[in-house]
Amino acid sequence: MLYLAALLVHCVPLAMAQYDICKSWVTTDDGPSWEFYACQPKAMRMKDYVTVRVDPAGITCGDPPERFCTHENPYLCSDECDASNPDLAHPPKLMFDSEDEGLATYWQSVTWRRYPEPLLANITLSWNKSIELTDDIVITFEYGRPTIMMLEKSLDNGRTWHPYQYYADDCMEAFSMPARRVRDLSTTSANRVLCTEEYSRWAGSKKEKTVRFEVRDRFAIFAGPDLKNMDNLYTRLESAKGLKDFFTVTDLRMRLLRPALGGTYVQRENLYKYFYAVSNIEVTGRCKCNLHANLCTFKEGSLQCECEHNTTGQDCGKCKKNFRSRSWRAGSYLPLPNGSPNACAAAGSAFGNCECYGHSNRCSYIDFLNVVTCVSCKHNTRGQHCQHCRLGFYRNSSAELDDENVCIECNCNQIGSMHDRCNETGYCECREGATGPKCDDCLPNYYWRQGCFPNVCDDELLLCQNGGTCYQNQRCICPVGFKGVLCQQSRCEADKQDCDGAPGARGSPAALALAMLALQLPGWVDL
Ligand SMILES: *[C@@H]1O[C@H](CO)[C@@H](O)[C@H](O)[C@H]1NC(C)=O
Ligand SMILES: *[C@@H]1O[C@H](CO)[C@@H](O)[C@H](O)[C@H]1NC(C)=O
Ligand SMILES: *[C@@H]1O[C@H](CO)[C@@H](O)[C@H](O)[C@H]1NC(C)=O
Ligand SMILES: *[C@@H]1O[C@H](CO)[C@@H](O)[C@H](O)[C@H]1NC(C)=O
Ligand SMILES: *[C@@H]1O[C@H](CO)[C@@H](O)[C@H](O)[C@H]1NC(C)=O
Ligand SMILES: [Ca+2]
Repeated sequence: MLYLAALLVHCVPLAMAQYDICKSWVTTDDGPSWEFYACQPKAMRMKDYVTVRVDPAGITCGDPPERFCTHENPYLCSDECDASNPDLAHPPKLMFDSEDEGLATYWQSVTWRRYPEPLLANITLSWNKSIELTDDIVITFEYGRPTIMMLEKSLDNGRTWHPYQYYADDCMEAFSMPARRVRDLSTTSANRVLCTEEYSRWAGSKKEKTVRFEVRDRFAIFAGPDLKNMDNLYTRLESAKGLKDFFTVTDLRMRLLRPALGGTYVQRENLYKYFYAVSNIEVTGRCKCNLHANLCTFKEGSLQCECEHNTTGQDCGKCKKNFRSRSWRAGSYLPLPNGSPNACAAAGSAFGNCECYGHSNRCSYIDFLNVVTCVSCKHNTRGQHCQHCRLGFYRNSSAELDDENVCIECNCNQIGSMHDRCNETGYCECREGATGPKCDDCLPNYYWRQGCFPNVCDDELLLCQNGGTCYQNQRCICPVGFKGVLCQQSRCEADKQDCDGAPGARGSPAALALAMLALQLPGWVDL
């Protein structure tokens, strides 16, 4: 019997261990050689590699020491939390320890003594690595589950967050969402974010302790109730848009929004029985290695894929140096059962001798030139080997030739420059009067107005005369009696009639005012 049990234990991992080898040494008609397969690391207990953060500051109980009660025994408030006493402290790390049988160790929050102000806490788990969930997330609450909480996830190490699942005893009231169950989802809605009431209702604090994010139930939509048909799941993960990403996270956040109430109302006279206590957070998953690694190791505080197929990076997300003759691709679960490795290829190995620096997957032979050339260079490159930048782009000197960012747009100012090409340092060729790397500035003695124009007047060389003032370097505003570009010309000298209209009054203030009226003001600005 014991022997049989051991056998069974041995068989289960084997049956699950699809895609567990990256390559094998095989003998073919052409002799022995390596054969490559899509591969992924084994699922692990991810709580062993997590960094946790609990917010806001001061939410953990025990500083200062505090008494609390339980819902079972609300008037016997003899329990105490004291951060300075190891036996009575409840720090966050107790959510991730291994517990001796029967003895729960847990993080605990302060009590809801500030009611009716909400009792809010965030528990943020970070891996600094993309993780693919393979089993349910299970959060264990001692002394009752929250009546409202939310699970969020990040895919970019905590820069942006997205709702993952809502939990409430009344979804409509808490989140204005209808209550749904993951079990009722269909193949087209397997990655829907929903609100569930299954884990928030009061059932006695000792009975129902767990809150789940149901990964298995979602997998079962494709793989059947016992996950027997994993092939179907893998096919779907490969073909259904967004499905793989739905199960991928770098961070998780539990937003605890209202604690267990133990009844319908909050009893204001005894707020010491309301608090959060989490004894365990189980997260099962595997490192995301883009099907290019079957090992993931914990090095220098971070998980890291041991990349095969000549890939590199934390997630095997790019090709190794000198293996970039075609663009990087993730491995694929398809075709079943071994998938496609989509390995990176050494320069020269893939298409005769045509290196494309990873900017093209295709080469073509041009008969009359007798050359092989890359086709459809991407990333704004061009040339036989995609080694040049397209017109209107210049070479990024800090990027290698096989970098996706190797070509930078010139971005020449359309009006200020001759054309949209630039030199190797990104300088555009400017029209007369324009300057600056992008030709969006004017040289001294030029002003900008849909291009650069020479100053008509300024404060140095082109001075307005006879009391005229310079308007934005574009023109002199002349006093009455003067005209010309620089107001250099007296109206009398130019036109006898101007003077005859006001004889003998030249220069006096009264005469100026009269002249203004006579000219009906527009004459004041005279060019
Ligand atoms: C919890 O995190 C959310 C963002 O995900 C933030 O808006 C909220 O203020 C945080 N709450 C606390 C109590 O820190
Ligand atoms: C995250 O992982 C990367 C790559 O392994 C590492 O360089 C970086 O220092 C890590 N960051 C933190 C905050 O641990
Ligand atoms: C990776 O490159 C090595 C040579 O350094 C080669 O032997 C090996 O076959 C390559 N692997 C793949 C999957 O192409
Ligand atoms: C130049 O390349 C480096 C390295 O890839 C990249 O970090 C940088 O953003 C690029 N610069 C521009 C302007 O695109
Ligand atoms: C590009 O043009 C700028 C401005 O004319 C010049 O200073 C720079 O040296 C030029 N760079 C090259 C590589 O020719
Ligand atoms: Ca614990």
